[in-house]
Formats: sequence, structure tokens, C-alpha cells
Amino acid sequence: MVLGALEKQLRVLPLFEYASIPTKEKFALKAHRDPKLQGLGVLGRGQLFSLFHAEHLAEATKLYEVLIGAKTFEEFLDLCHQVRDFVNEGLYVYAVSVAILHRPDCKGVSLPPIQEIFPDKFVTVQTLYDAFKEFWQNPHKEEDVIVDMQTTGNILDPEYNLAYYREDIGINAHHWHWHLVYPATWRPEVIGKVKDRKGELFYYMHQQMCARYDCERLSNGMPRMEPFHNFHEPLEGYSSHLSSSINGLPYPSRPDGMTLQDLKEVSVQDLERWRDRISDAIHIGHVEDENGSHVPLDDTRGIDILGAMVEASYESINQAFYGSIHNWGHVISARVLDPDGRYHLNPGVMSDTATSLRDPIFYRWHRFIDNMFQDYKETLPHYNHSDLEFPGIEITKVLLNAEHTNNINTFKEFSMLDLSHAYEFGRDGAVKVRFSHLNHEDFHYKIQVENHTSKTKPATVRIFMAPKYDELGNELDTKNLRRLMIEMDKFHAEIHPGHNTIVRHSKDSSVTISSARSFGQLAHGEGINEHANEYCSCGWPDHLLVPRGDEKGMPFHLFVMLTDWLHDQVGDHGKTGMCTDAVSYCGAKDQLYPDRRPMGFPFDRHIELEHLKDWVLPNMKDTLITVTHHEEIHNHNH
Ligand code: CUO
Repeated sequence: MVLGALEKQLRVLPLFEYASIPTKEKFALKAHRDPKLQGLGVLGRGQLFSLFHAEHLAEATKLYEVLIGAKTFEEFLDLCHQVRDFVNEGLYVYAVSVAILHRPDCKGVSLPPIQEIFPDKFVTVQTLYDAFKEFWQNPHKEEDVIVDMQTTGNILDPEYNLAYYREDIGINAHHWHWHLVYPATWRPEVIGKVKDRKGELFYYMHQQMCARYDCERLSNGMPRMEPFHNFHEPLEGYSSHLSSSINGLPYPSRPDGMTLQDLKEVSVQDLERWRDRISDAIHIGHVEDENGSHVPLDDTRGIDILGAMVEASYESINQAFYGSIHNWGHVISARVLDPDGRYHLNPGVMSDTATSLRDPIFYRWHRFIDNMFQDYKETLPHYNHSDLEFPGIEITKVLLNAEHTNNINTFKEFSMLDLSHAYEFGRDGAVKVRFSHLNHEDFHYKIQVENHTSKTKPATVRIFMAPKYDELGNELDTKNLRRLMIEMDKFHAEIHPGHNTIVRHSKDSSVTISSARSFGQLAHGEGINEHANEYCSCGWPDHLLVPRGDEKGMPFHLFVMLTDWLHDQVGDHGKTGMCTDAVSYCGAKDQLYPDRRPMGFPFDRHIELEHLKDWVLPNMKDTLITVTHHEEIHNHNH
């Protein structure tokens, strides 16, 4: 029998329901276990799974490889049922998710949102308690119970000003999904699918998260962050108010002033050694593989090699020597409160991709990581005219159309998160959390282009934004500006001889995904079909496409550039195939990255001139816009 996508979707959803509790299925019995599952179950249940931890990830890899290797959809489901109750809860959800994203027979099947599978990783524990209290007290089982999200602090901690951003549900879900699509241990020769430019994408996606975070800081009148490069420096405090539903223990709160401590798996000195070796390699211009051969860090493959090495991933060169600095940094910073495990504490939020973005140290750690990549980029020559120009093509005017021209309004808005698929409430009505998040009005770009040639020219349109002023009110020079440039969109357009007007809507951005479908919507089969090619759960949330801005109208550069698509194009530019909704940060699934240029081009390299206006060519346009924040909350519920 051939199952359709809808039927598969309905059979996959229960795999993720009530994931924190055992199912007591007959499969849990050892006697029923497939021999392929031998050796699994090492990480105990009730432990917090971390895909930054080499041993956890090794076990998860073993499981997802078995699940991807299952011959039929039925066998795959059967194996999932068998492992569900004996492997670790978080490891199970991770491995099953990776398998669904990569099994050809799961084409068209969507993953339910991680925030509905493990709401305890997204919703403060006092909010969950409020929900339980409300539900016990409400005898009308058909009614929805709705509680408001409780916050995690106040502005006595200045960093709390950014909590709305760090603790945003969509941003954390994006990060979880990104690491599902790009597992550090991906073995192309085993699974038969290459992850093109995976190391470079690791660098670029995280570079963009840092840039976006700094745009957000400047929007809030906060200075840009300091990189965490001195591993003995005290950490700032953070309290997530999260508590794990698989073991009841909180994610520990970190008071101000703690420092990194050695773990039995890795020491602070290991991190320092790896940092220095990588830094040496960057400045010498090559890395040394296991046999002592030199692998050049040239301008075509250098960033991809470095990205893999720094993460580290399966593709890392000479991991024995260059180590795994980024991953262990996550683990070590999550365990400062109980480094040797004597108190049986949970690790902090830094060790889980679904929670790490909440902690201010995440961004400082990644700013340090990004600075290593930027050190490398500084060794490359700056782009010259022939790299940047597009002969015959001139952008004459760029307008941003919204309520007011060249201004984007941002505001707060309420959304709901349904808890009913994670906890069994035994009622018809749902139990929901109401939370506020940043959002922006819809807008579109209107780009006027002259084609001075007599031929139609296919073009790549590249759109970026960056703040005009730094934290002190000084105009940012190109050296600083390029680090803050956030990609807004990238798309293909045909430029006919003469005058052209390109109109592009913010909703179509190549950075964002169309809004995620909830567990309930998927259970009703909404939008499920084999040929669905828009939704793959990876992508920046649309509500955070635009930085907050400020109440006065914060000035931003809106930078638009057209390049020659015939030169940029790779494959079919991601126009066919699955999951091409959010290619900028997530790539096109199972295909080559659909842009030949280095990621972040043209801002990935040093710019030789101090002022952006002196550097722009006719195929570029720098327009001043403002982003105005309105404090009132819009009520737009679903
Ligand atoms: Cu995504 Cu450090 O890799 O968080």
C-alpha cells in the first residue's frame, strides 16, 4: 500500500506527542527490540541531551542513521516506537526529527513545532504552573484555558532589556531546526546526501544571529556586545526560569561573576590551546591535516574548512589537533555551576540548541567565534571593481513602501502556544500560553533599475540593512558597518532593456519561513501534500525580520545591490525541489547552496573605503530609512 503524505503525517505526529513521559507500549520490552538498536540507551532517561556534547551526539547519530536507513516507512515507524521508551527523551526527538527531514519517503511530512513538543524549553516554569492551576480549577472541560507568559527578571539587570529577543520562541525554534538540518556529525558517504558548504553556512548563519542581536542592542540604546575571548573572565548572570519536564529539575540560574571550570571531558586549557592553534592556522594561511600535509585556507574553500573545524564537525580536518572549540564552549559554559556533577544539577540553557539563545553569553561566545572567522576574512584581498560591478545596470531609486514611505513600524503582538500535545490534560479544550513578541508591519521594496544594454539581464537582487549610528551616536564606518549588515532578502529578477521596476514583498524574504503550522493544524492535515515545497521548519521567524528600532525612528541603511545572475547561479538556483523558502540561512534542502558568491557578499570582506557612500557603484543603492517602534501591543490572535 502506498501511503499519501497526509496519512504519513498523521502517523508521524504521535511520535512527538507527550514526549516527556513513557508510553508503556509493548515495544518497550527488550525482547521486541530490533538488533540494529543495540548499543543505544547509553545516555540515561531524565538527563538533558546536548548535541554539543560529543558523546550524546555520537549516540544520536547512531540512532538517526539507523532510522534513515530503515527500508520502508513502516519499518521506520516501528523502529521509532521501539526506541521511544528506552533512549533518552531529548535524543529521541532529535534523532527522529533528523530522520524525518532526510528520509525520501517523508517528503511533504512536516515536523510539529519543537515549542509544542517540549514547551518546558520555551515557557517559564511559573507559567506552566499557572496553566496547571487554571486547568485544575476550571471544571468546563470544553473551554480553552489561557494563561499569560511570566517573565524572567527586570531592568536592574540591564541585559533584561533584550530578554524579549533572546527568549523569543520563534528565534529559539529556528536555532533548533537549523541544527537539525545541519547535524555536526552528518556523514554524506553513509547517507548519500551532501550538505553543500555546511561549514560556511555554520559561520554565516551564526554571524547573522550576532549581527541581528547587535542591531537589536543598538535599537534598545545598549552598546554592541563584547566578544567572550578571555576564557577566565567572569560571566554575567542569567536566570532562565525554565525547568525540565523530563526530570523536574530547573535549568540552573547563574549568578554574576562565575568563571568557566574544567570538566572531566574537556578543560579550559583545551579551549585555549585550540583557539591558539586555529588562530595560528588563520595567520599562516593553511591548516595541517593528520599527515602533516598543508591544506590552504584559500578564498574558495577556506571559510568552509574553517567553519567545519571551529564547530567542530565530521568534516573537520585534524580534530585531534584543532579540537572542537565551539561545541565544547557551549557545554563548558552550561556547567559552571556543577562542573564535576556532584550536585546532580541540570546543565544550563547553553548546552541545548532549543534554549541556548536565551542566555546573553550565547551571543558573546558566538561573537568570539565569529571574530575568528573575521580574522580569516581580513586575510583575503578586498573586492575590486570587477568583483562588484554589473556593467550596464544602474539602480536609480529604492523606496520602501509601508504605512509611511521609507519607515517600518514595529510593535509587540500576542500569540498563543498550545500545551495540549506535550501534557495530557484530558479535556476537549486546549491549554494555551499567551505571550507577546516583537513584530513589524508588512512592507514592500520598490526598486527602479535602468538596463543600459540592449539585452535582458538576469540579476540577483541582494538586500541588507544596518544601523547608521553606533551606541555613542557616531556614524558607523564600513569596518564596523559590515559586521552589522543583516541580510533581508535575496532573489532573482529579469532586468529588461530600458526602465524596470522591481517590487518585492517582505513576506517573500529568502531569510524567513512562512509561519509555522501548529501541531493541531498538522493533525487536521492543513497544507500537507507530497509536493509542498514551502515549509521545512528551518528559517528565521518573519516577526523578527526587522530590528526593533526606537520610538524616535532609528535611522538604518537599506542597501540594495544587483549582481549578474549568470555568474552567481548554481544549479537551478533552488527554484525546484523541496524546502526553498528560506535559502539564505538554511540552504536549499539536498541541493547546492543557490548562490556561488561567498555568503554575506559583498560585506563578508574588508572594505577599503571608510564611507559606504564612496564605495557604492551604479549597481548598488544605499537609502536611508527609519524603523519606529510603538510600545503598545497589537492584538492579533489566532
Ligand atoms: Cu548554533 Cu553555537 O551553534 O549555537
